[in-house]
Amino acid sequence: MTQQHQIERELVEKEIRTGPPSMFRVVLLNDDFTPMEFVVAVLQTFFTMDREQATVVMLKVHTEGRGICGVFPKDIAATKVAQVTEHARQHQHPLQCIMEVNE
Ligand code: NFA
Repeated sequence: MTQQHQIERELVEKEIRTGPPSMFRVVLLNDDFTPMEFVVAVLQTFFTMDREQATVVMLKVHTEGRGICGVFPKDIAATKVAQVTEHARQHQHPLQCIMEVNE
């Protein structure tokens, strides 16, 4: 058993003990084209934010390149990503919404 094999075995054993990751961040990415007002409306509609919270998150995405919309169980996060993406495409905006494991 090499040292590298031992490290891999320990990682796999830890995965078995902890199970699959349970919570996922839903993240919006900035682009140069989607109107700010559309992003605010998306955050209010799909993430139950009021206009003030939605504006803070939109401006964070606009200035920092990305922002967290919320943290959800895997299936809920995947549904939000699909809904936001479909809504943006229906309005011909390139807005990108992704999910990632929350640590
Ligand atoms: N950067 C976009 C603009 O200037 C606004 C935007 C914010 C787009 C957040 C996507 C996400 N119109």
